[in-house]
Amino acid sequence: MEKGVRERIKTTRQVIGEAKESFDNQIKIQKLKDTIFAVNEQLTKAKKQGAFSSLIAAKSIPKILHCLSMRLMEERIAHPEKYSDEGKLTPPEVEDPKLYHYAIFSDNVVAVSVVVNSARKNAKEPWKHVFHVVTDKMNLGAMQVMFKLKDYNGAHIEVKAVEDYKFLNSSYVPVLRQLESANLQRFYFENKLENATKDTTNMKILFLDDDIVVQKDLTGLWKIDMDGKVNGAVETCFGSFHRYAQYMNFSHPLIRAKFNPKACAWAYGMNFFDLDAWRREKCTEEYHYWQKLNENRTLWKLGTLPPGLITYYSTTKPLDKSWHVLGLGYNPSISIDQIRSAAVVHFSGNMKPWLDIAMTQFKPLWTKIVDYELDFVQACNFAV
Ligand SMILES: [Mn+2]
Repeated sequence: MEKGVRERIKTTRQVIGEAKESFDNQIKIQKLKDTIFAVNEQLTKAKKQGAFSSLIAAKSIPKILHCLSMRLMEERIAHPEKYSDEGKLTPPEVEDPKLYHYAIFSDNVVAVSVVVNSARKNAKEPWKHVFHVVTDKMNLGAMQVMFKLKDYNGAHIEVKAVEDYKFLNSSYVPVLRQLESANLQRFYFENKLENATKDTTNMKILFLDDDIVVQKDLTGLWKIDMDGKVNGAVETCFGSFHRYAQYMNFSHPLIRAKFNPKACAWAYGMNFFDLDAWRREKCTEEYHYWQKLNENRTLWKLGTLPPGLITYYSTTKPLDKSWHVLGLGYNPSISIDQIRSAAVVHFSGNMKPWLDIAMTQFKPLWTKIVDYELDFVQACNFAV
């Protein structure tokens, strides 16, 4: 009898012991779960902060760039007669369709000067190249001075503020368009008359981003047969990446009806536009039609590429990849061979060459083009 009791006590102790152990284990598991959750939270927070700070770094204007704009502006104010184009006749080259025309939109003086410098340095006949620089009102003065500080081997540079392009403003604001319609009609009519008398060689223009460097003579682009297409661009898709499905909302019936989700995306940064084909295909109207439809952001979320992919869906001509090598602002694994054979390299991504966060292996491609010999650049301590 006593033996039976002892036996029972022993088993009970054992059971209690085991239960305690399992209880401890459960506590340990819970603690582990809590830790994992906390670490995960920290990771998400760090990731967000990281993305945020790299965005700040990418968007902020470095002190030296700011200094340069200020000094150029100071010069502009001190000598208005020397730099203003007001009241002066437009030089005929600016509108000559036989020349090679470029369009660059930017508010970064040094960046634009690198684009223009690199393009005319590599041009066999620089005097046949016309650069149309479009900036904003605030940077117009600085930009005007910058391009009058030296000669560009005869290359022509026109600087304008986006606000001065009346057709840009009115086409974005329908009310304005209605107000100006009488004027616009006259403008189109007069142009038509003018064009009828001019034997029109088709007008083509090369659109360049301000974060690119030209490394070769680009005139070959004007010799490419565009097959009636509007937009010449390099394609960016590989495998399942960079296809239309990634850029727009294919659960929307309109998108599903009009586009193939597997269609290959292309890149902005160096785009060759045939303006006659542009007008014929009514690209401006098409673009605004889709922008209007997307007012509530159901077709695509953000950015300028999706509406571009939509507008030039059937009117894009793929260019050979060596024309435009991109990713120098985020992809460290671009090969030297790829860069060497590129006509244009593009610092797409956040690590712009004028920022401290630029990738050291690519930065010299850009810095070697900066006009360090200019007094204004030196005055701002613009050192390599
Ligand atoms: Mn770019």
